Amino acid sequence: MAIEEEYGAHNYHPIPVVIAKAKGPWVWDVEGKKYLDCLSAYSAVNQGHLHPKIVQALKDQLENVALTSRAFYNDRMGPYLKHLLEICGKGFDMALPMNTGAEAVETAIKMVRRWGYEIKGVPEGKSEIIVCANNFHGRTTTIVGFSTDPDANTNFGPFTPGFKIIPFNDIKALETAITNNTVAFLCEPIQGEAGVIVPSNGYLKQIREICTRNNVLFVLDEIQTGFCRTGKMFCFQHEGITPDVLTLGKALGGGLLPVSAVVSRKEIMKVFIPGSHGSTFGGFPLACVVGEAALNVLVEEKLDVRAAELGEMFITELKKINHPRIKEVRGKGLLVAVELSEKARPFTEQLIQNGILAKETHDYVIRFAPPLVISKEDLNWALDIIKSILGK
Ligand code: IF1
Repeated sequence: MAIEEEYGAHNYHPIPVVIAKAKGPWVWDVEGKKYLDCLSAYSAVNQGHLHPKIVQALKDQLENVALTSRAFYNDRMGPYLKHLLEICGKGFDMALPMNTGAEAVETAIKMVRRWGYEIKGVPEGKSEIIVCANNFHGRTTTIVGFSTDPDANTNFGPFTPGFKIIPFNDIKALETAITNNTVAFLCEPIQGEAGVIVPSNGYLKQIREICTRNNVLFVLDEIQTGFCRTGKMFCFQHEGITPDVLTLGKALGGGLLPVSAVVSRKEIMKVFIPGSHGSTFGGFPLACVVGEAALNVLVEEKLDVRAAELGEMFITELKKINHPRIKEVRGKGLLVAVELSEKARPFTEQLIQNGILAKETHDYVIRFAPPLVISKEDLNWALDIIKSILGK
């Protein structure tokens, strides 16, 4: 920890646990102490740490080719993207592979702006994108420019223009904010970093209707909620709607590599012509085989059903904790948060002492997002500890 403190920028203040090994939902520190991972690297480890099938896919590909750049074709990208689109379902027929979530969001921003100018007919340079207060979409300068969290954007300006901020879960505000120059509305289906803020039932459906009526693209950021985390393959499926653009990441990399993507329709994706966008590693062979294996594990192990069933039990049990400090238990599937009326840090420290790795967000909220492969027994073990700590 001291060496890292000396040589590493202090852009995080990590919890003092030094992880050295991991398997499934478990991690071990350098002294061999075992913890249940209830953060899952912010939902990037849905398939569990070092899932054997995903690891094997990566090992096998290392006998073939690792990196080609997209100056040439490689034999893995086409089949992988076809599979990704099958998983995303009807309404999507083209994808653009990137690496991190922020890159996928930046790619989506470029795509909807160019669509606005070249297809919708918005005057050059006048495009507007509507976003929500308390959003989290990544850490690049354009993205933090439309954050409402001063920790994320103080003294990083000047920022990219063309973004309007409205309250989350407020349909009237969306209708009012739309102008002839609005090209897109970008939001998370559940605001993760904001503290697992679940909008009213029907919110996504209403967004869909308003965006369709106004020829505004509905961009849904499922980087954290996607890939079975909320009890469906994608969170939008709880409302039976289809956004125009999806940004995906985290668990798409199976807990091994940064793998992200923008998924949409050909009529929108066609604004990208050769030379208009790219990245050195986007869609590289290792990412494609890991992405393919990551998707297979989600489907083969029915992790959506698992997250739905275990999440239902988890939330029900947490709501039984009868203590005045519990302000609210909220979430969907295994994306769960407990909001306290007092600072959360002392409780996360006790959880860690008892072998549960959890982290608070915004001082009063403890997020619980274990890998979706967690067994019912292990979740009940964790529940007993959580109840004893939060309920006494
Ligand atoms: C950090 C949490 C934060 C995301 C959504 C895009 C991205 C993220 C909905 C960008 C990334 C990570 C980033 C990490 C902490 C974590 C996080 F919500 F998951 F807890 F910060 F809000 N869209 N979320 O959640 O993806 O570029 O990181 O691959 O930056 O501290 P990325």
